[in-house]
Amino acid sequence: MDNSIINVPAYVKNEKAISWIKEIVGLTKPDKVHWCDGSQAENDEMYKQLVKSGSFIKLNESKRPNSYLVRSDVSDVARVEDRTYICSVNKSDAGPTNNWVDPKEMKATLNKLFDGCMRGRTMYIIPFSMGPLGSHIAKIGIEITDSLYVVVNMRIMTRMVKAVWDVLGTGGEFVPCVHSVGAPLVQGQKDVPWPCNSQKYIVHYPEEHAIWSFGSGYGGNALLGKKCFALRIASKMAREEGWMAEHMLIMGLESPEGEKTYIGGAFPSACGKTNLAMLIPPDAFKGWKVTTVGDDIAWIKPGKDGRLYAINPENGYFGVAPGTSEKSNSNAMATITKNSIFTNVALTPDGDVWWEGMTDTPPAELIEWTGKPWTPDCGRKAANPNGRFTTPANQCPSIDPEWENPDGVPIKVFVFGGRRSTTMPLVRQSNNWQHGVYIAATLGSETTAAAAGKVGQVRRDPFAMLPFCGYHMGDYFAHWLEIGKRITHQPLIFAVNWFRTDKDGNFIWPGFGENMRVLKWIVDCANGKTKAMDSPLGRMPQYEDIDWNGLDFSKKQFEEVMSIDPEQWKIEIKLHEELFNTLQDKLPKEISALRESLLAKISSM
Ligand code: O2Y
Ligand code: MN
Repeated sequence: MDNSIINVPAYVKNEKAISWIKEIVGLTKPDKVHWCDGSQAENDEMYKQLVKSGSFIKLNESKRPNSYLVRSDVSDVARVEDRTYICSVNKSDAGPTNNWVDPKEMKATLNKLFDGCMRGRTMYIIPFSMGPLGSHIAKIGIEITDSLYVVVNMRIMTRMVKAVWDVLGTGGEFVPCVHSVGAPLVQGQKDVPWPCNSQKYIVHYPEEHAIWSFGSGYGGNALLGKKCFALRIASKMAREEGWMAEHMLIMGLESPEGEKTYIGGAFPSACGKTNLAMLIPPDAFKGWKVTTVGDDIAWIKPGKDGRLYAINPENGYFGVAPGTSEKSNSNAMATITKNSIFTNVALTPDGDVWWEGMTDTPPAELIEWTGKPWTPDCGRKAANPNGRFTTPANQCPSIDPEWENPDGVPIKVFVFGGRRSTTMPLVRQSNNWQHGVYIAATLGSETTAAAAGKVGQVRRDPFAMLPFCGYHMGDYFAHWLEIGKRITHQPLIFAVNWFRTDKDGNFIWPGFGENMRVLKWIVDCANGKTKAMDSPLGRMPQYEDIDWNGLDFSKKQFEEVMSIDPEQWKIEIKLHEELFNTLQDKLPKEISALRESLLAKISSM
């Protein structure tokens, strides 16, 4: 191995990291090695290089300062769940909801693919912290990549700074993340704007806490701090260490009297999670404030006082662009006004970006996401439905003052919700922690055009963690039950559904900012300020318990959006049983018992 290109900086003192990096250099055989320091100067130089190579387009500096547009290869536009593997030593530890290959076999496959995969390219070494640097809840990762797109995105999405090496010291632990686009350049071969490989592998070794990703440069496949580390590997670490890594937004609701309540919210993809995390209360809610701690992932740890405390391990948002507008999320629109990267959206003639839903009237002409001219009548989408913005969290107008508190924020409430046109009422409170775990375990959501599967089909997505749990889902349910036993101040658990439709297929609930009315009832419950009525599904508000000030929503509409149809519920409970059957002996007994008790209640309606 040619060690002369490695050139370990003097501030890197972690022998385990150094020998691992040497090993990966030896395997992947890059032309150069660059140790990222996260500085502004380094970042400016990287953007210059990305523009010069034709990978990035600099947007109009006066319209969108320090911002760039990137077009991926058309074959590399989303996470690839069918190529994502949890390679635990025993298959039964990965469970039926994950793809599994024996780690020895996977290593043999990957060793062949990674052998020489960085030839002709520069290897970048990214030190990063998930969570505020030095926080007792934060963890460190090192991503090795041959993609400059990954480096500049990781600088927004994580704390990618030289000081990570100081926190790591000589013997600190880190999650090793190896990434390659899988496109070596041989003998002066010209590069393409978005190198990638038709073979893709997103691989997790849960026992080693290690991640290997090959072939894709996109989002969750390549920015390994996000779904791979902060959810799949972290969920495994959390189980080992007695905390929780969740696919949750974290938001704060502050009453006019200054009472602050933090909520953790889990919603499957395409349920408007980022919009909810940045909600602006309706005018009638004068004095109420909504603040954002995180929009996607929460790391939650029991505190010495018996409460749960949460941090957002991320430093930025990787949000879906299409549908984001002043109307749906003006805080997100304000966040992305500068220092942002836009992937797979359209370019306007004056050097700005556009996507479906951004404005009511589309521009007369654009360059669409694949680089072709576009007009409103051309019959094609201007932006890819999974087009994204990468933007710094601290630019969000609703950012919570405590969002970087190393001790986290105290969680009083968990909210779970899916996209369900029938069956699920607008809101209900679980009877207790165990019942809340049952509700979250049976979460389902209807697939949209952007998601896999038949449109409108309910996909079971327990805790919104189906694609992100790094171990057996039955063990995960047991872990939640166990955490509930360990804490003295259990957050209340609620289920919401903004997507119920009437007989004509129209949404009954007006959505967007009006969700505040439901959230207010929820935090009032958590703070002992309102009441709830028992029902077969848990505890529910009556019409009078919700603040309708400024909204014309009749008691009849409320009854429709809250209604429980026993026949639909019998089908629903059957589907719960189908999910539970797949988990077999790892399904906690409490959960089966709750299914039986629910069936009895529904049958007696
Ligand atoms: O397609 C991707 O790589 C991104 S998926 C994603 C990104 C940000 C937040 N959540 C998700 C998700 O799929 O849950
Ligand atoms: Mn997500």
